[in-house]
Amino acid sequence: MGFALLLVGLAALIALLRWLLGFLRSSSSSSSSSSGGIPCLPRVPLLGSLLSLRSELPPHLLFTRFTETYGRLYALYLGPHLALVVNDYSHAREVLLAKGKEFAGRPYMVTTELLTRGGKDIAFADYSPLWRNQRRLVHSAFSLFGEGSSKLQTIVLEAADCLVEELLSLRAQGVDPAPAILRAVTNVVCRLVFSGNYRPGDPELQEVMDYNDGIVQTIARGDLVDIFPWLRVFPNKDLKKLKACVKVRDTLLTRKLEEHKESLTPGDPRDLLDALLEGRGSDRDVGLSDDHVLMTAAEAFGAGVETTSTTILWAIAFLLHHPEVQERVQAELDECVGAERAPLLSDRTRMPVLDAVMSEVMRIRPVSPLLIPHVAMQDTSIGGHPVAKGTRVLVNMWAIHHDPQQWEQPDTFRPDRFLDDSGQRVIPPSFLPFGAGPRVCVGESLARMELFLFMSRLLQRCQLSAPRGASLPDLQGRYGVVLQPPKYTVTIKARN
Ligand code: PLO
Repeated sequence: MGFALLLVGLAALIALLRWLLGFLRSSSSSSSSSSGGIPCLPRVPLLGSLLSLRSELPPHLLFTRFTETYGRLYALYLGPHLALVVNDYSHAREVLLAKGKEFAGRPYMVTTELLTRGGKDIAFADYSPLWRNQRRLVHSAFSLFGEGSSKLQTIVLEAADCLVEELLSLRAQGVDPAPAILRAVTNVVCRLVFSGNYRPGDPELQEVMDYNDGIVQTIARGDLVDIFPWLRVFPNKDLKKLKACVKVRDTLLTRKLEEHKESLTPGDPRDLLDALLEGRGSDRDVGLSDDHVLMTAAEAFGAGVETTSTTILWAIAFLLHHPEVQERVQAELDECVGAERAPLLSDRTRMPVLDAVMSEVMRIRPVSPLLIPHVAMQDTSIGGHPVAKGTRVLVNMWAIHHDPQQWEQPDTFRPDRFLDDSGQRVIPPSFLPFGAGPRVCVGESLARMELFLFMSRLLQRCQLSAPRGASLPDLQGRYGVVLQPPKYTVTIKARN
């Protein structure tokens, strides 16, 4: 035991020394030349700029504050890694769109490597030709369920009705809506990914929700182990928890995968797993292994659950603060849909107010305020400054969505900014809640449809208000791999 510890310590020391040597070599050139003339936060050996990043503020707010000192494009060192922080739309457009392919790489992180079996997924995997094809396959699989098919609509409306019944049956003055919403959204995704359909209280559903929660708490949170991979050799509670959750996830999904392989009917994909399996046997075969299929399904799952449920919770929180906005949406619903039938995707074009409300929610509280880090895959440039291959780029979508030069009173919830004078929708260019370019969210259109159906059904049937005597929801987000609202309570009554 003692000997093993000694070895580990020695290995760490060697890694440290090697790195220190590399650092001294690289910092003998001036710090502004290594960051291409871009202003850089102070740095010290080994830690880089980490000392400046210690703060009460969550990273997206801290990065936004740094713009006052360093301007809207600046550099910092995450340990040994040079990272540029982009805080304005014009540079973001250059990174994501104009030079999207040059910046389509992803950094190595210990936690996401564990999560994705070394990058066999879509969101965290580094760019490669195989990745491009894998992404295309997922895209076409998604369109099987979304646009032009009533499958998603049927599934979501069923889940939304269950959700409404459950919320109304609680009858309490104030209830926390989060568990019921999470269950409803998880159920939708289970059906889309592997045709799972759970009744409330099903132990397998609970298992899925538990492992998801454990992963959210431990993944890609800017922890030190993601900056200094060698720290992995030391005991680490979070990594242990992450591994345990990943194991539960893998057991469950492997079982689903095997079942699907046995019951697959060619030409008639029932869900995402079928579509991925089928994509392998056909002329569209892009060489996906079982691991790729599994990791893709697991990720579609995690992304679909966490982002959608969080956005719905933000929407309700803001509606409690702005009852007049809820009334406007309900007036629009009453006029376009009435009370007799459920809202349908085909109603969406006639409901610009609800659309504007959801856009405003995603502007003011983007679930992914710093997106996922990008990496320059070749020597390139931003704003005329040279950027070396391997440089990380963090796009501060929070800063872009709160930029006073682009948005009037950016901290005010005002859906009307997404409507023109005649009440038709307008989309300002600096609104990018799903990112943009080659790395744009693959689930974007599915997500928008799902959000529309959930929110319209919920607001058609329910009146949401702040419980008497309780304070309104706290609108400060909790930063993590998704920006979540703190827990709050709501009073829910049936609308007649
Ligand atoms: C959520 C927990 C799951 O168990 C695993 C998972 C997969 C994909 C991740 C998602 C988590 C969080 C939100 C992410 C998504 C990929 C794209 C999305 C990061 C960790 C965002 C907001 O960028």
